[in-house]
Amino acid sequence: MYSPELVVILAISSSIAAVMGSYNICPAQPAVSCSCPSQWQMWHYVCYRITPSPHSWDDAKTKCQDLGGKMAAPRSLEEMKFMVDLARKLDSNYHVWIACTDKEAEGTWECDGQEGREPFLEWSAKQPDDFQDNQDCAYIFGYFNDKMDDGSCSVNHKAVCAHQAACPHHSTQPRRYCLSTDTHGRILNSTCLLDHSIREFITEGVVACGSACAKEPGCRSFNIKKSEKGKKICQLKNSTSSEDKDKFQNTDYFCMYSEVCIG
Ligand SMILES: [Ca+2]
Ligand SMILES: [Ca+2]
Repeated sequence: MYSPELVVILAISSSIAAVMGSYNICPAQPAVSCSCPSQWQMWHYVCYRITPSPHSWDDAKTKCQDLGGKMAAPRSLEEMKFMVDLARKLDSNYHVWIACTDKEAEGTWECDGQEGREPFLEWSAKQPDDFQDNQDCAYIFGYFNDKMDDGSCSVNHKAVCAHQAACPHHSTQPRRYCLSTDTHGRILNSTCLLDHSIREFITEGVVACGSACAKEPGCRSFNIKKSEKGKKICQLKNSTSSEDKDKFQNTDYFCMYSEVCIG
C-alpha cells in the first residue's frame, strides 16, 4: 500500500559505505533547519518553555495551550534534565508542573503522551506520598534534587510546556525512511539502535511504524524488532545511529533500524 506521507526507500551509497564500513545508513543528509518561536528552546526537534507565571495544575494545562503547546511530561532522564536546566535558569528553587497525574485512580500515575507504556517517573525519595490524601499532580522540584514530587493540584506552580519544532522540510516533503543495509544493499536485520526509546508498541510493519514516528514529537528513527512470540515491535527513538554510534549494535534477534533521511 502506498502512503503519500511516507516513502520507504533503501539507501545504497558506496561512498558512505566506504566511510562506515559494512554499514550504509542514508545518503548525506542536509541539516534539518527546524526552529522554535522566541521564548521557546529546542531539544531533539521539540520546543519547550516554562509558563511565565504560576497556576494550578489544570490552569497550567490551559496556559500551555494558550501559549501554543501542551503541558509536557519527560519521557526519559535526558529529556527531564533538559527541562530541569530550563527551569533552573529562571529560579534555582523552582517547582514546575508536568503532565502526570493520579487523579483517575489513586496511586496509578498517567502521563500525557505516554499511553500504552509504563510512564516515565523519577520520584524523589519517599515520594509520591499523597500527603493528606490530597496530592494527585506531579511536579519537578529543584529542592528535591531535581526529582519529582506529587503535590496538591490546586497549588500554583509554573509548568513545562512543549510543542513540535517547525521543520520546513518535514512539512513540504514526504518523510523518507532509510532502512540500514550492508554494502550489497541487503537490509541489515539484526542491527539496531539500543536505548533512546520514546515509546514502543506492536506494529504491522515499516510503514505503520514510520507513520507513528512522523507523528511523534522528537522521533528521529525507529527499530522494528521481533518479539519472542513473533510479534513485530515498533520502537520510536529520539536519536540516530550516527549520533550514538556505540549504541548501534548487532542484536541476536531480528531487528531492523530505519531513520529519517531528507532529500
Ligand atoms: Ca495521589
Ligand atoms: Ca508529595
